[in-house]
Amino acid sequence: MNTGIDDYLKQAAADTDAAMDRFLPAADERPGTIHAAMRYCVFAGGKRLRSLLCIAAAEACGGIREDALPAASAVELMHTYSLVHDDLPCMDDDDLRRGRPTCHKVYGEAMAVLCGDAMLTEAFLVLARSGNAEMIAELASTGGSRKLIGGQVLDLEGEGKVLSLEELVRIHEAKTAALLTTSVRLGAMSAGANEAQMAALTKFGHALGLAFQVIDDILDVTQTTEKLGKTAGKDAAVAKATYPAVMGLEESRKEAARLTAEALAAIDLLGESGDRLREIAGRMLLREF
Ligand code: GRG
Repeated sequence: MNTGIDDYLKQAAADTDAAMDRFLPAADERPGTIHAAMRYCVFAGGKRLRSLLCIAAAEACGGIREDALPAASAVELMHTYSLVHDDLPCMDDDDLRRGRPTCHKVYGEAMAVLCGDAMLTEAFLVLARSGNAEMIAELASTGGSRKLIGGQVLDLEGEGKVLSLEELVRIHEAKTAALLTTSVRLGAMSAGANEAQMAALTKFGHALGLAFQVIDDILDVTQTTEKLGKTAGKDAAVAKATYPAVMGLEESRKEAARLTAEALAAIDLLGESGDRLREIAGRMLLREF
């Protein structure tokens, strides 16, 4: 495809949204409350970074978008579930997400728990229907207690403590970096990628995932709530361990650039076919979506 990057990203996000619209139960399917809640959370204007990475990785490995859409939808559903549960009063206790009141603020806590559970289950249903056991195992290993859930546990147990850089990195390797890595790996799997491509994309996802988190931590300090669509300054307000808190703002900026360069170097072997992934990484560093 030879379109400019803006059109490419817009189209890939629209294709993912259309696929999720097909996969998810209709808002009026009974029981309507849960299906309306799921759609409220999924179609709330997220950047769709994980699905874009999934699609761009598939295309970089010679695959076609249609084959990557179940995986692109599955990673967005798992991501959205993690946000809904992370926002709950018993976790991070947030009122605002994607510029709107959080799921539990609109539908109540019990419904938000169920909504997250339903989106997570739906993610596996979508992948199961596309018929690849290896991809289902990939998503399950990322969603489980060794990665996302385990990272959340470390995060909760680290609350109120001063964490070392190593401890901070361990949390984000398990959370943000794990889901971004799985996004590119699932895209690659949908394209039947070879071992060298898979190894390169795994390194890319890991470094890019950490870079994304460093940038997210920086933006929490430097941006407004309006711009972020979630409460700005929250990390400092609750004395959360973040990259700026651990290494300072300027060093965090350098670290984000260093990790992005590491990600780019990892996919050298993809040649020109990796250009979309490079453009996404470049935009992420500047947060232009
Ligand atoms: C199961 C509760 C639970 C947690 C699992 C992944 C995770 C662990 C929690 C997610 C919560 C969280 C805030 C993670 C940090 C990663 C991050 C900055 C997410 C926001 O991602 P964006 O900016 O969101 O891509 P949009 O709204 O654009 O999709």
